[in-house]
Amino acid sequence: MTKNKKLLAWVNEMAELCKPDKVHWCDGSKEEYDRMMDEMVASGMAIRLNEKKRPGSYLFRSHPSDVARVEDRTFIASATKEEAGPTNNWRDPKELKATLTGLFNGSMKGRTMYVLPFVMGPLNSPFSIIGVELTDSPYVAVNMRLMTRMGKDALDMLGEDGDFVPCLHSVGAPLKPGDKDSTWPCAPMEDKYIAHFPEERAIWSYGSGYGGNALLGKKCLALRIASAIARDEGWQAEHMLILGLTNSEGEKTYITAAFPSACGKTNLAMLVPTLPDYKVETLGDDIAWLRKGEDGRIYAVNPEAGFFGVAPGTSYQSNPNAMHTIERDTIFTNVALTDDGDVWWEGIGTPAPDHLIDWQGNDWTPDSGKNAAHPNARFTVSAVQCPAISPDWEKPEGVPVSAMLIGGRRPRVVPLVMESRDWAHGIFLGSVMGSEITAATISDKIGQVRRDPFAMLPFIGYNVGDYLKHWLEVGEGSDPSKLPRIYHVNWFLKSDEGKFLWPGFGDNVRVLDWIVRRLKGEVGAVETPIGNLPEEKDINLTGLKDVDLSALLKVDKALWAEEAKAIAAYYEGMDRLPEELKEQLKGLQERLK
Ligand code: GTP
Ligand code: SPV
Ligand code: MN
Repeated sequence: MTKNKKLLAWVNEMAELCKPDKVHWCDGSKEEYDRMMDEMVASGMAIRLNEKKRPGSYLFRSHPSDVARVEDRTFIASATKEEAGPTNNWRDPKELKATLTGLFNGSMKGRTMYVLPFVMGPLNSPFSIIGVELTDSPYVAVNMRLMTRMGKDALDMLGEDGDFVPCLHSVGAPLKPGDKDSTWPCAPMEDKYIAHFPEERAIWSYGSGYGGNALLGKKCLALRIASAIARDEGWQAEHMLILGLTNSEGEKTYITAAFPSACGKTNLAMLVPTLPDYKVETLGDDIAWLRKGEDGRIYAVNPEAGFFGVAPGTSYQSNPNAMHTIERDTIFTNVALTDDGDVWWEGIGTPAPDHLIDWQGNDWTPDSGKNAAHPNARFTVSAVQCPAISPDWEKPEGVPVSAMLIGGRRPRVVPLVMESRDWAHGIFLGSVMGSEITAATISDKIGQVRRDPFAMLPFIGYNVGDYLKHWLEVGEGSDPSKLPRIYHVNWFLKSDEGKFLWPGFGDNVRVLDWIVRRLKGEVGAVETPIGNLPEEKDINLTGLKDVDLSALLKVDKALWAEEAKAIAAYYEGMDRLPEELKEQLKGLQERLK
């Protein structure tokens, strides 16, 4: 246990409020994990998969209403509404605390409160942040063991007088004596609160057991709270993957990429190149903490210890490294179960079996007419199981970044790749990035394009205008030759018939190849009004057939004039938008004339 007074006092206070039957301090050991899994299998919450097919692995099925992040129920309770800005749901911190105190009062009755000390970032790095999550969900506890450095090591790092981010979580379903528990307890939508108190650096999450709503080290701490800390301390917390790309000369280039949820970060991070000259190593698939090093370059660290990845679409064809990573010791949520105790999902690369149990626990056959796995079904797995994991992935100082990719799902308008003209132009492109909304969030607008600045729309813990200013400031006073260059990419252009124009996945290395040769000054670019595009001859298409590069690299001035109008309207709604970005928009409008 711990002698940390702040922690002991907080755990006591919260236990008095939530009134669990028991308090269990998690040590993070494998024995403890196995024991908790045994208990969940016994209670019916977890299904142990076939030990021969999927050793050490389990399946969970969520409540059908609790399948993804809930942006409408996510709150930033900064001191003022202006602090939270136009893109966040703001609540007065005192009022929200009072509401939540009411909800948490007795919320853990009949349950165990698990104390999960965890570290975001490598153990004992001065840049890492310690959190402690209190939760009544054993599912959260086992997931946090894979996703963070959780348990005794975190307590040791905290020491007697270390500080931590308090993260309170309850599924919001207290039990009365004699009540039969459900296999996925949670609260109704209107009672869910994913609440952040950036001034206090605290997180209170009520009513959901799923992913980013409940694994509080991830989106809540490592992005929303960390982004606010980072603004104050002069670094950045971003929704980015980190990869290392080695060419045939053995030169290594580190690249990050900010794509919105379910837009290809895990896939790019684990890419198996279709060009034989390249090799990719994985450092992170979702979050990067960025800091300027003494040499003036920007260094990236992955604060997580595991992957919480989208299952549908993951196959030995599309992402073999992910498939190898999840061959054992994996937690699956909302995938389908085969009759021989293994998992299946749409796009796994094998034909649908004649019979499955779908993600809701019902019989399923190929003519059921619905998905067997939920589109946001996920796997949780420790990063070290990834065959492509980089030897540098836990370096406390991180790796120096040469290029940053941004982009999302844009079926039209935005070309396959464009290079920003300079840092400020790159920030402009990031600020207006758009993407189709995906199943990673609960929404009635799935498929519609929305602006998602740097893929951080749901994750900025403060005012978006200040966030963009912070990005611009990173460039000010920096030697431009040391800053990463910013590239906008779009793997998701579609033909009029609705088919993807670009093969994507392993073939995305062909775009990385252009970027790396650009960084080395080996290839030129075509200056267009929207940015610098490749010459068609410089994209290596060896071995590919029927790729319409001219469609992929087209700049349609009329469409872009409309886009510029839409950007202007979007900017209108931003109260603290930096002047420099308005200038950038004017520049685009001028160049389009
Ligand atoms: P989060 O974990 O939600 O942050 O998602 P992510 O950005 O890591 O997305 P991920 O790599 O899991 O991909 C999401 C979906 O997009 C999967 O179904 C993939 O198969 C699909 N996808 C990924 N890369 C590509 C690509 O290059 N082309 C196409 N067409 N689909 C892709
Ligand atoms: C995302 O939605 O960006 C995810 C999944 O990475 S979740 O952890 O649910 O936020
Ligand atoms: Mn994500």
